[in-house]
Amino acid sequence: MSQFNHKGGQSSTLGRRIHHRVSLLRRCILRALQRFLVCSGKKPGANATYSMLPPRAALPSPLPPLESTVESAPPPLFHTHELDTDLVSLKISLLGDCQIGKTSFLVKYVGNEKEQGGEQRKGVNQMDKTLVVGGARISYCLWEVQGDGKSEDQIPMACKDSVAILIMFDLTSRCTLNSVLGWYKEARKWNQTAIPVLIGTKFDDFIQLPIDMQWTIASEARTYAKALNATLFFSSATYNINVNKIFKFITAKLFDLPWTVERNLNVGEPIIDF
Ligand SMILES: Nc1nc2c(ncn2[C@@H]2O[C@H](COP(=O)(O)OP(=O)(O)OP(=O)(O)O)[C@@H](O)[C@H]2O)c(=O)[nH]1
Ligand SMILES: [Mg+2]
Repeated sequence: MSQFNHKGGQSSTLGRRIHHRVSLLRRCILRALQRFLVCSGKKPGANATYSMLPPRAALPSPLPPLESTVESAPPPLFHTHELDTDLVSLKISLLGDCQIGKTSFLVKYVGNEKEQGGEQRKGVNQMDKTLVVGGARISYCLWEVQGDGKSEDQIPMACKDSVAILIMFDLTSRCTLNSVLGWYKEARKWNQTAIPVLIGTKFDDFIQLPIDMQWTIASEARTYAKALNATLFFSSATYNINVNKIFKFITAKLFDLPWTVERNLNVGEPIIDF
C-alpha cells in the first residue's frame, strides 16, 4: 500500500511536471503566434487566420508615396505586368523634328539595356529601361517618333497611354524650336493628361554660339515652355547633361516623391525652368 502510495505520489509529481512543461510550451507558442499576427498586421483573436507572406516580403519596403500613388492612380497610366506584379510600366513618348538628337538622348539614358529592349516599328523607335525606385521596379517604355512624320499612325501609337510627352528641339536650330507647338498640338490630340516636358538638345554646341544669340534662344524657349505649360530642360546627350535628371523629374512628379529639380536660369549653363 505504502509502495502504491509512493508510486502514486511519484506519478502525481511527474504529472505536475508534464503539465507545467506543456503549459510553458503553450505560452511560448502563443507568444510567437501573437508576434507573427502583429507583424502581419492582424489582431490576435479566435477567428484570426494565417496568410502566406508574399515571396518578396524580404525586400526593402517601397517608399510610401510611391506605393500609394500606384494603387490610387487611374488604371490606364500605370501598367503592372501580369506575371510581374511589382513591375510598374511607364510609357514615355519623344517627339520633335528630324536630326535633333532624340535617338542619341534615348541611347544615353537607356545605355547597355538598349540591346535587350530596342525595337523598331514603322516610324517609331522603342527602347526599354528598368530601374528600382524605393524597392519598386519601374520599366520605362520609351517611344521615339521619327522626325520625318511620314507615317500617319506613329504619333497616336507613341502618345496614347503615355505618362509624359517629351517635346524636343535642337538648341542650335531656331526652326526646330518653332516646330514644338505643332508637335505638342498633335500629341495632345491623343493624350491630354501626360506631363509635358520641353527639351532643348545639343547644349554642348549651343554654348559655342555668341552669348546674345544664346540669350535670345533661351528666352524664346522659356516662352514656348510657358505656352505648353511644360518644364524646360537644356540637355546634351554627348556630354550626358540633364539626361537622367529629366527621367528622375518625371518619376518624382508622377509618384509625388520628395525630390524636386532646381531652377537654373543662368545663361551659359544648362537651363531648367518651370
Ligand atoms: N553636339 C551634339 N550632337 C548631338 C547630340 N545629340 C545628338 N547629336 C547629333 O545629332 C545628329 C542626329 O542625332 P539623332 O539622335 O539621330 O537624331 P534624331 O532626332 O533621332 O533623328 P531622327 O530619328 O532622324 O529624326 C547625330 O549626328 C548626333 O551625333 C548632342 O548632345 N550634342
Ligand atoms: Mg532617331
